[in-house]
Amino acid sequence: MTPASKTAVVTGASSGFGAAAARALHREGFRLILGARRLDRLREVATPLGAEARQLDVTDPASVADFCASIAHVNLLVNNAGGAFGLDRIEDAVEQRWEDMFELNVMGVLRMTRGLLAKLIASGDGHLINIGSTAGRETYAGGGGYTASKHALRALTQTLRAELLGQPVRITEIAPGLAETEFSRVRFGGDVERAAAVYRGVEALSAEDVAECIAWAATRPPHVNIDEIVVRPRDQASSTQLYRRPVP
Ligand code: NDP
Ligand code: 8X3
Repeated sequence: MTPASKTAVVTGASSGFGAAAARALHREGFRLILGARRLDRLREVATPLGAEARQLDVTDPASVADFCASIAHVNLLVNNAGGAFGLDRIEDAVEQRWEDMFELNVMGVLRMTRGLLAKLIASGDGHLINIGSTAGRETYAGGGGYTASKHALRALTQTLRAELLGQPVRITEIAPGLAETEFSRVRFGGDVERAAAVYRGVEALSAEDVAECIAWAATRPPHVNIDEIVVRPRDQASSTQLYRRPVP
């Protein structure tokens, strides 16, 4: 089956990696169904691509159920919706933020996967791409809730790899390092200055860099499963080792 006859669902397609992935998959010929909460932003991405934009809150079981029920056919699910809330040390952890991160990054992915798995299998050539993070492999001070949720996402992905053995469904985790999107603005509750400081002096990944990884994994032949891709900026050796150029 060529991408031209395939349908991809991308969650969190209203900004960042999800929006860039939608554009990259469109270039590869996929038909697209895009989901996110901000329908206005989603439509700005979807309209030029001739894609369908549908409201989706992955933390709301009813929203996920409606979204999944409205999809007749799907080959590729990109579980991209996610994010971090705060940078609190464990001693100061705000329980609600941890719960929100687990709802979004773990339960949201679980719900979407469960909701579309039967249709991915029925397609005869399905693929799940989960957007993890280097934070699913490493930890850093203040990252506890986010790193724990992305470690859980990695465990969920590897479990599915075993459970799907023998089924016509591939599964991939893409684990990016520092990338400049709306991620830090969301993490710091809209504090634009604090978000900008995260990327100051670093040549971070762009959303398009990550989207190319997604599109590449999605366009390998059906018998080729890319298990995981870890992609970081050259300026980042690990979550805690960053090279920053002096900024005037
Ligand atoms: P953005 O904040 O730019 O994008 C996040 C997307 O998720 C938005 O489209 C947002 O749309 C959507 N989203 C958030 N909450 C929900 C929800 N409850 N239901 C549906 N959609 C939701 O960040 P990124 O593009 O950077 O993040 C995308 C993924 O990449 C996340 O999983 C993140 O953890 C991961 N990641 C990011 C890295 C980075 O450095 N930027 C590095 C590694 C991984 P809306 O608000 O309209 O719902
Ligand atoms: C985002 C990367 O290092 O900010 O997943 O946690 S990091």
